[in-house]
Amino acid sequence: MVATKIFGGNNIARRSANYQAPIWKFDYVQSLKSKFVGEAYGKRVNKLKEEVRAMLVNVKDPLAQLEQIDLLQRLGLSYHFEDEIQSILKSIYCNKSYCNGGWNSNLHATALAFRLLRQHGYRVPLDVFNDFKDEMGNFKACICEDTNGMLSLYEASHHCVEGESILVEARDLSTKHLKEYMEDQSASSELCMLVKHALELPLHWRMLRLETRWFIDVYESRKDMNPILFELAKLDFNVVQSTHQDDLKQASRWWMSTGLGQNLSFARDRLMENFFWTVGVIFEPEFGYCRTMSTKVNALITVIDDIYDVYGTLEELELFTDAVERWDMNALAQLPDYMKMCYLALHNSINEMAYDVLKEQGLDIIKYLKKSWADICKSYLREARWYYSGHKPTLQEYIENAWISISAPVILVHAFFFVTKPVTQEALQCLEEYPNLIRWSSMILRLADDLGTSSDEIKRGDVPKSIQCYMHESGASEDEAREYIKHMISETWKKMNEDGSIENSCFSKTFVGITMNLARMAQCMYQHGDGHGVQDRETKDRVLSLLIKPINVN
Ligand code: LA6
Ligand code: MN
Ligand code: MN
Ligand code: MN
Repeated sequence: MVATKIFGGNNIARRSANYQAPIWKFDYVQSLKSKFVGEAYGKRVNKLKEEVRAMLVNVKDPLAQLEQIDLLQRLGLSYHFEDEIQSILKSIYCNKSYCNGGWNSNLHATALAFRLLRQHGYRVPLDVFNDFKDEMGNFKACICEDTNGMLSLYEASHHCVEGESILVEARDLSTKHLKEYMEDQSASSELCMLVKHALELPLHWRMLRLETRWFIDVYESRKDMNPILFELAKLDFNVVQSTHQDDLKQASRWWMSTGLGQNLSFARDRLMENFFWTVGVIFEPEFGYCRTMSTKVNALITVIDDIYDVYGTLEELELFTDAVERWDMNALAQLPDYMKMCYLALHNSINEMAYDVLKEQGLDIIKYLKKSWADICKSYLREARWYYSGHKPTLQEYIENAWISISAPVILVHAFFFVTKPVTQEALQCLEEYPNLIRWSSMILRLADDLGTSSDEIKRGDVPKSIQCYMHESGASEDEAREYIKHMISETWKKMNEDGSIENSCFSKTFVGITMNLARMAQCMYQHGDGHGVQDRETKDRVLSLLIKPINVN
């Protein structure tokens, strides 16, 4: 085996991250088998879908319509009813029933309308909230008595763009109120549970499928639970899960075939986690190709990142970077054996993806793909040079490099080609410059990753990450620096909200969704620490409930 050659034969002192062996073994993954595949379940799902569709068109009251849409979204079912939802929202927007006191100062209704309309690209003006303000322009104290309204206001406030100070006020006020409310409660009512969940992370920042899985359980115990919706939500979840298992099995066979997991034992072997990211990025069943291919991209990134951060010597890293920039098989000869495997796996896998697009669309995309890899490797190399020279970058200098070294541009450029058919020249031009949407998504991934991983990274030896850069330049404590980085994440979401609204974008709704979902997935993965590298805590439970265990349907 190559491993003996790699680890024997030289006495170079290398760092180690002591990553655990994977807990999800190949044979186990290949043995996954869902019973929710056959025609019987498909038929039942279709029948229930028709019933729900009929229900949806029968609701006439605007507030009831909005609540229905919210429910479908939270149960993970809205992707089946996009046309119906669009037409309802359009009529609500055009009738303006959500503003000018149309809802008798119902805070919940106004905030819900605001959130859903903004989420679907409507430029709802801020004056819908005028009813809830006094002559001085401050929110009236009495609205705090309505906790449900406050919760809706809190969720709505996360759809703000830069400069909307009213929404920042709304967020601060509702957060403060909801925290106080939690302190008073024994935390057993449904409202308490919803508030606690919302305070952990707002809906707009949450990974969709995990939210669905969580909410299906909440919905079960509601007094007004609709059994048709409930059954559809459970069945659909299980059917979608079974398609995810197929994608996972395919990706896992590829991973096995590369041999990287067995041979590069210094690197994270995290196929399951790499796949889990892709479910966060795009869950709808028809995007299996995107999930399988993106898993390959993630696995390659994870290994190459460890080569740069942990195992490689500076000299080797210079060679690897040069080889990737050249994208030329002649460069293979210059690399040490362990890098040869990785380089060839990278080459073969990425060229094959480009081949798929060439075959299907007659379009040569290799220059876009290889540029994204050259860019990430150059950014990795810069960090390695900083590390070896002891350079302490300013936060800004760090960020200018780190939004690339976090790998989101690579992930998103590839994902763009996996979901875009046909690729237009206009979109290609947008893509080439790393448009803002890609930048914001990358920033959030980077900052969330730093919050979750930098403590361990610094211990084993790494460049200062955003938290340390900020501490260094401002003299802040670690806690203060963490708060500052969280604030940067919030600010970046505002920019993302602006650039993600469809009218501003030359990209499809699907791709815009992917960029936002990557940011959401980052906040999920690093919510409790390093969920990507450390597999046996929250990530394991999440993988089990999302990808392995079906919901009980009797
Ligand atoms: C995070 O590791 C890592 F490997 C990534 C590449 C993050 C995104 C992951 C996907 C989807 P680490 P670094 C593959 O915290 O070195 O080591 O940039 O990244 O901080
Ligand atoms: Mn790393
Ligand atoms: Mn790195
Ligand atoms: Mn990190």
